[in-house]
Amino acid sequence: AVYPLIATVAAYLLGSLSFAVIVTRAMGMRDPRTYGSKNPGATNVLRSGSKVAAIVTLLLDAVKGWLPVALVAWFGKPYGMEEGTMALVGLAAFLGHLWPVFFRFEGGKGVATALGVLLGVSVWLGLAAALTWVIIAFFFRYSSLASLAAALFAPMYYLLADGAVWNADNRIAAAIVVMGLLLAWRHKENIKRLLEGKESRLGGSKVGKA
Ligand code: NKO
Repeated sequence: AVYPLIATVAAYLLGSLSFAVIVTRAMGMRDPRTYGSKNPGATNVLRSGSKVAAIVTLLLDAVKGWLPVALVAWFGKPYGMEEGTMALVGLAAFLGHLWPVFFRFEGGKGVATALGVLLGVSVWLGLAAALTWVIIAFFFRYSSLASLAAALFAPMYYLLADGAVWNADNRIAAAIVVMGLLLAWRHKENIKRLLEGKESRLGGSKVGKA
């Protein structure tokens, strides 16, 4: 059982690549941990005013969640790796994003990386969660609220479609629930601001502007 262990450590290291920091550094921009919500994530990079940097951050943070899960799903079987290992590597990449070994264990909130993990489990599951995010973000204009709603609905989608769209695996279901709980916990400051009516809206003021 050495392959699942190696895969899990590799996924954690991949998840530890904080692309909000890496992408902004490569583009000669300010470190997102110094402005806005101080979060190294796509939403806060967007507050810099650079849509390109935000989209690249979102894509790469999602890829690092998707890749380990997809690789295990595609090539794991001959090495004794199936759904249990998919759950493990997905969770490891997510934990790497929250507590990155390369960035003093100070990471992000895990939204884009969780989306990648869901896409690795099933494209439909990922699309359903992403659509939930888009709908809430469109109507309420809060990225954090949209992320919290998607995290709440994702496990429900996974379990409700069991038997119809896919055969749900308990370990994958558990990984989705754990990611959702940690994601919500990482949004505690956002929740406080939402309740106080102080949360910043998408498309609102940029860093440096009034
Ligand atoms: O800076 O604290 P902030 O306002 O930036 O940021 C709050 C925000 C942090 O997250 C991000 C990533 C933004 C991603 C946007 C597109 C996402 C589509 C999401 C599907 C979510 C799946 C969650 C599954 C959980 C199990 O929240």
